[in-house]
Amino acid sequence: MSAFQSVSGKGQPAATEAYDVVVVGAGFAGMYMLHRLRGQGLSARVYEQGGDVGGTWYWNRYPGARCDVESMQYSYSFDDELQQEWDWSERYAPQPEILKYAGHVADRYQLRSDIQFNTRVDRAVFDDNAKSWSVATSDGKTVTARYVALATGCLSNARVPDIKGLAGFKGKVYHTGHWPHEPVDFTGQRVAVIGTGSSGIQAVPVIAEQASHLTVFQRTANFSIPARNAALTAEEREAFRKKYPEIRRFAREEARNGIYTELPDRGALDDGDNERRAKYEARWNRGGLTFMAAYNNLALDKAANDTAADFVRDKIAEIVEDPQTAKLLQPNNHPIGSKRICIDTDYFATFNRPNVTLADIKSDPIQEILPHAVRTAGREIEVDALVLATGFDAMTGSVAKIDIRGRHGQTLNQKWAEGPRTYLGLMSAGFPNLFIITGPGSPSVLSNMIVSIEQHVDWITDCIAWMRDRGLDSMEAKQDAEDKWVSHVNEVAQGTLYPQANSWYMGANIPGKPQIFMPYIGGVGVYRQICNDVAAKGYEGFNMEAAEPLKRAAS
Ligand code: N01
Repeated sequence: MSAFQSVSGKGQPAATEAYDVVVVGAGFAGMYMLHRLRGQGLSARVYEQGGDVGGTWYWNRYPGARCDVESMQYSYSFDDELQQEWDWSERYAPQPEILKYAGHVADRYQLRSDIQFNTRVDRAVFDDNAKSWSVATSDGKTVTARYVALATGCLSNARVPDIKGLAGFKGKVYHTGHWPHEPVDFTGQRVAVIGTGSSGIQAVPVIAEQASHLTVFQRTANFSIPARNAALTAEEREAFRKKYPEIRRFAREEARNGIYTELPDRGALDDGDNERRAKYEARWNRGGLTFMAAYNNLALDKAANDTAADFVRDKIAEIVEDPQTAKLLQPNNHPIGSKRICIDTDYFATFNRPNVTLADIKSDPIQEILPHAVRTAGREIEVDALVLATGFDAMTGSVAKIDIRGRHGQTLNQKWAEGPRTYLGLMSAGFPNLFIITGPGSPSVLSNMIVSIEQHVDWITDCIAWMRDRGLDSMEAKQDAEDKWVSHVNEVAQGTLYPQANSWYMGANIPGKPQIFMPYIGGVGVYRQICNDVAAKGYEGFNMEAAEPLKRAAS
């Protein structure tokens, strides 16, 4: 009997508290992971810090929060019945609806019985003899597991900036990534929003409708494309559903970013001015992320990129009535798309409202927060509430909070001190049987996350089953395979315009964080093929071995 088989299976929590797999996080990755593991007859325990499933959609409840990938595509594809039965109400579903969908999935597959909520994983230590992980949780318990899967999310570690005086502010302070569960009403209040990334840009128009006055503190202007959100009709849903086999296949195999759309076959400089402008206009009117797919070289060629950036800057100047405000809102320090492009509903037009002011904190930085005001070098702006839309310690932040110790006691934080290092974004050498779902080194945040989550979960669970069938219990990325992959990830990124921006993709938003481009930009379809080829070659680049039978803890 293989060591693997000695662990009690069939999805039941073993009395011994030894599991085949511990999964960290019950967002879309953790939920699907649990479902697939059960399907393989493996026992799994999921630990989730939040009070329910949903991950990023559980925490990000700020006004205006909604998906920026169309919901008919930002949804699971693994079960046709599920995708046929769920009715999305809008082109881009609002956060409460996405959370409801997550809850529906949890109910449909009865996932909650194997998820322990309100529990953090604090520590995971690899035992080289037993080839298993010892996992300590915030409820004071320790369990063992052959494998650990980190489904911790890429944008789950909200970042509160270190601004002098923040703790002494007398009004309410909110972070978009950690929004209260009870409704927040800004009616009659003077509100400050600090930060103009995707979260700030979504929240500002909604808060502006309530607040007596809203001041938006902008350090860096951002490119944003209108969402053109609208209710989905029954006919539109039906048309989508009929096309699902092709849409899902395309998203997985051919798309660069896991989104079904036309692939451009021309570069921006191949068209004349009028033709190009007409194309951008059509994309602008259609709305959404596919604006950047107008041409095939917008992420590669600065001159081509400039044409798209100029188009959006012109649009901002057309929409915003006050020329000085318009100028401040026009991004000019990074190529369009090199920071995650934002998708908005009436963001720029919101600055035409009499109750909204833009504060340029690039030229006049915030000096401190006073009990009732934000003080810049030049002035004091009285406010009743502060909204921090200041982002996340992305991709590595939530992993870094767990004390993960691999072979010879090395911690993952030590190993990643100069930046994350993985083979295929799936594993890191020195940390056997530790899988990372949509980790650095994989397409991850550059893609439709659910497409990438499903691909990783399928690959990992197939791999675990493959090992079980061969009596193997331990798997580790080889150092040379990892080194080559890290070089490849960097090389591909350097061939694009992405490294030219101080983005969270680069870790540039966190003081002291090493700056390397974290996700793999080679494309979702290409990456899937690489992963499939690795598996077909018997998991090339990984060491696999058999262990002594995993002893049941405290049997
Ligand atoms: O965070 P961000 P986000 N003082 O890091 C500013 C996804 N998402 O939460 O650029 C003043 O993009 C910072 O300024 P600067 C999406 O992938 C998706 O908005 O560093 N300002 C910036 O303006 C997205 O990219 C959706 O100069 C400070 C802002 O805060 C990712 O999450 C919705 C500051 C942070 O922007 C992160 O978006 C929302 C300081 N000390 C989010 N520190 C969808 O639509 C930071 N800033 C699905």
